[in-house]
Amino acid sequence: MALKHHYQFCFGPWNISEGQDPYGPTTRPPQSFDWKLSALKKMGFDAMMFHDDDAVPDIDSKSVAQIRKEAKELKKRLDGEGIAAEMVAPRLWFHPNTVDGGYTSNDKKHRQYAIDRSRRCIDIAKILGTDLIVLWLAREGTYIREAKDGRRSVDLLVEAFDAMLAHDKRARLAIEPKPNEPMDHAYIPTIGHALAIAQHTRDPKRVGCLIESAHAILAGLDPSDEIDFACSFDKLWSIHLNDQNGLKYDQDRPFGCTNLRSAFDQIRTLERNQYGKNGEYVCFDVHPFRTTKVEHWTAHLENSRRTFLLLLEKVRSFDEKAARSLIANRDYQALDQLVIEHLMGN
Ligand code: XLS
Ligand code: MG
Repeated sequence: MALKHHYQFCFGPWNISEGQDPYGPTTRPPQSFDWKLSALKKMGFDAMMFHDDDAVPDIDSKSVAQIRKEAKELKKRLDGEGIAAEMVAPRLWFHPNTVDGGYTSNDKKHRQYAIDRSRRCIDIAKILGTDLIVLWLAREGTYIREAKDGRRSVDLLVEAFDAMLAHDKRARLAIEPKPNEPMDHAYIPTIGHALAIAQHTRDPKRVGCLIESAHAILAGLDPSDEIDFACSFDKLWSIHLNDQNGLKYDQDRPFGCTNLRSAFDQIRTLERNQYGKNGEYVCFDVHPFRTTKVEHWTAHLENSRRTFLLLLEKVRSFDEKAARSLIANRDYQALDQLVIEHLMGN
């Protein structure tokens, strides 16, 4: 019998990617948005995540009225398919105006571009029926430390967040920290930084966070500790589950594929904090391996969800009573083995 659970799953169009990396071109032909939407539906996922220009392509060449019109058309299509929009994120790392960062660029005109574009993103989110704006602050940081004033950058980030909060009284900002890549150092590398800067904004209640497993690992942190930390402030508004093999380039591997035990711990922490009970989604920010053939193109998404559900069973069948008594006796050696054997099926 299928396991009863309350989790709702989603992914973004960029998670059906074509295989390009810095050293070589695509290995799969591009697919249309409609194809991706129908793949999502066929696989039985509940929602889709969007960048602003996933929702409205070529957004920079369009007027505010045109952007709204296209967002409304998309909303109709999503409604027709019974698919929700989980969030919208401004893509502030492609355009020439974001070469030195968006909100923290040293060029005032470019900072204004970033804020204006974020406002359009919020308009799109509102039309798509979500109040969640995800901020992955890709280029807000430096290649060399002397290029920007870190203290001023904090002020500029707060200024930008305040402008977004003022633009729509219902919008919530979920900051998605990542410590590096594309930058040498990013300004908001961890959940602690995200929640601290939230306190500086005009409405701290509407600034929370999103944890991506791989980003936490790249920061040398344990994703499940990051989850507990965010949840203890009621600020975990979304999660991007995936995996990462060591401190390398951002790999966005299928969830659980490198470290099953860490994946188990992440789900155990989500369960303990009742994540998802207020409508939050479990999102898989995963990519196919570059070698993936067209006919296997969406397997990483189905596999990530399958691994999640199999590990959920493992979490629910874990002998918590035995664990508690080992903890009481400070027998962490036996606790360690209890977890390992449980994961191995004993
Ligand atoms: C990239 C980010 C991106 C965000 C949304 O590393 O994870 O995919 O989740 O902008
Ligand atoms: Mg992500």
